[in-house]
Amino acid sequence: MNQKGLSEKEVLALLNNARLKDTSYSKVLSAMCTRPHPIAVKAHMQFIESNLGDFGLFPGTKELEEKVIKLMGELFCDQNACGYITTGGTESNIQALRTARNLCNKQHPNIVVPSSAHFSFDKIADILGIEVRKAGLDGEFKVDPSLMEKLIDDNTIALVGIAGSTEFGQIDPIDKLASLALSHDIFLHIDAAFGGFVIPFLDKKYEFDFSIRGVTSITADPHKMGMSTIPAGGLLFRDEACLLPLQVDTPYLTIRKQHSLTGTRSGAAVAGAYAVMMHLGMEGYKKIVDRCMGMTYRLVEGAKDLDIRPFIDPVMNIVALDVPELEKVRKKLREKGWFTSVTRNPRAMRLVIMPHLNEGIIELFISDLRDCLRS
Ligand code: 0PR
Repeated sequence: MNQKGLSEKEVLALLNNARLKDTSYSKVLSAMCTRPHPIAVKAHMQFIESNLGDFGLFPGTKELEEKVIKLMGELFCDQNACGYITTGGTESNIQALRTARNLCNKQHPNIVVPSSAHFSFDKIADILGIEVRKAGLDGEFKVDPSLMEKLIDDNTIALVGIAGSTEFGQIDPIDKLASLALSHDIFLHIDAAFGGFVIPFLDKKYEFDFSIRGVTSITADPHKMGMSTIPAGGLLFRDEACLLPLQVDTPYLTIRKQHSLTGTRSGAAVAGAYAVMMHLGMEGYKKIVDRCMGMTYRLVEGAKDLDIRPFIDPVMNIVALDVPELEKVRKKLREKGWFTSVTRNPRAMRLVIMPHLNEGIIELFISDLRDCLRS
């Protein structure tokens, strides 16, 4: 560190240099985060000092957190759901499975997840000492419930279903997984980190949430399609008793107990999530999802004109395209400024159509894709 501090102007210039190296979202088709809604940014700045790790000092922010959980509970068909705002999908998934592990008290616990599960479940295996068993998928990249059932044994403490898979944007047959969970008397956690703020606003209706008996917990992230600031994930439980295994005593804080994984945690992101949910309402989110789906369909149509097929018809605003000479084409697209991603199995070009994109950019992408395929 410098002996003498720099002036504000000098520091801002340093920051600006760093910022210029960052990517603006305009040609990013690989991210599940987006530019936060301006009202979330305003709210975030207003609550920048707030620490929910010691919420006795910030009762106003704590109220906002309770309201966000209530809004999300209503969105997921249980207005009495409880939970808290996490740092993101990873923390929510860890905490949900930590609850399951602590309630079940097995010596060698295992969970059964779809093989499409996000890599946060590999972290769970390591951190929580749980064996993670991966069940195969059907032809549409949904988990096959019969394969899941084969992996269940006396040490299985939970099943996981995905509502909006990271790679294909697919929704697992949650009702069938719920029947399995109920018949084996085990937890069913739903990872809707991405899909939570998409599925309720799609024209086609899918049941994936607390409307299904047997679903015990849900991950859904305001900092993805919820349009809020980072870090804002959501963890919801149907039953308040599920929070107890996460509880620790905090004798020297203004509060006596805490359920979060992190100690100090952002009240600003909670204010951001509250502001954007109140501002957009159901209609506002529906408009955003409609727009993203419109762009997704147009992209798929443009790709089909180039003889490129998606592996599944888009369920949400994620597509996996069967592009020949994938790595070569991706490299060429990268030279034109595009960020694309890949799926693991089968290998495909994975594109996430987020709100920071627009119709003109989609047309430009289709035309650049055409050029890259030809050259
Ligand atoms: N569950 C699912 C289904 C997810 O897709 C993700 C993240 C998580 C859990 C974990 O969420 P957090 O990253 O909030 O802990 N999926 C993306 C991924 O890691 C997130 C992402 C976001 C990727 C922005 C790229 C990016 O630019 O693949």
